[in-house]
Amino acid sequence: MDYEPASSTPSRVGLTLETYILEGMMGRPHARGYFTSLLSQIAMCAKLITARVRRAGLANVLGYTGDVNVTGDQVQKLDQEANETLFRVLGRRQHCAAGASEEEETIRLLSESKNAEYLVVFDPLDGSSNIDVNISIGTIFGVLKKDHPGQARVEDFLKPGKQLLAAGYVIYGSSTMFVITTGEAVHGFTYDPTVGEFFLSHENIRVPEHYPSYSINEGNAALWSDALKQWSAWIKEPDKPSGRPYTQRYVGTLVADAHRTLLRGGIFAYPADKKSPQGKLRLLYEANPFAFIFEAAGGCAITGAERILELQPTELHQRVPLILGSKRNVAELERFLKQ
Ligand code: AFP
Repeated sequence: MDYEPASSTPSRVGLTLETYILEGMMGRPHARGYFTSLLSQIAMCAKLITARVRRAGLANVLGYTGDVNVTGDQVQKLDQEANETLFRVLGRRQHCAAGASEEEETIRLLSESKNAEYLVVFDPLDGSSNIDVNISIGTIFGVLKKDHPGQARVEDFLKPGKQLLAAGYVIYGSSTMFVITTGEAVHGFTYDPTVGEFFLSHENIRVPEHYPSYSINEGNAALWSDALKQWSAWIKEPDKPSGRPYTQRYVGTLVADAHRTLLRGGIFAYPADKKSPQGKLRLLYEANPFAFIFEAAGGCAITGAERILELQPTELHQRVPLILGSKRNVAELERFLKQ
């Protein structure tokens, strides 16, 4: 990879993630650097976790511990390591008051410093059932503001996704990539393990308006509503002008399926069904961060009936139906659901 931006273009490709985060503070004379510091800590976690993920097979860390987490999933060693890494690193600089992890029942207090104004929600290792078979996994995070001077409480985390200050994810795929937004542009940084840095590789990511591709677990089709079944039949009907039949892609790791959808377009859906009437994915750790990213990139994210970012969470581990992707693809499914 050539890290020198071409002199004839204003592109910032090649910028390090650290510089990008620092630049975010520049031009804001009253910025104290706490938010910048927090984002740097998250980037540090991404490096530490990627180092562990890349050595997973060799280091003999695969396999179940035998524990079951609060949402009923089996916990793997890498999940625990990623979880502990995030809590440990976030607790170091006294800017993060508390964290909420998909792996833990309740929040963990990290600092009572008056400078600890931020809260971080995260899924430390998404797609953990794919670890053992060497398929892409990821880390998802969102940053919220604690808007009172006291100790962080669970209620502080129960804010609609539109109040996120930043969201992002790390995909441990054929390379490791860190994708982040503070609600405006969405940028992707690719990790160069020989240098130990993330470099801007995908500047200002925009979700295409439409793409003939869909991502859904069709194994659940018997449990779907009639409207969903009709949509599923419609996308498979040959119709050249509209690009149908659409092609299917499904990894079973949200980070991987959403990442592909963000870059290529199309639709990802984990809808409500008879087995999971509230959906399967978690509002705080999965749906909100991705909804924030997709909207910032010009795409959209809905439950089927409402915009994800408007939902008022009522509990930390709340599940929600999630449909996200290109505006036109999502509108097509919405049309069927509203019939
Ligand atoms: P795991 O972390 O237990 O593998 O779950 C992954 C996940 O929460 C999300 O990343 C996927 O999109 C979704 O579950 C896949 O669920 P199905 O296996 O039911 O399709």
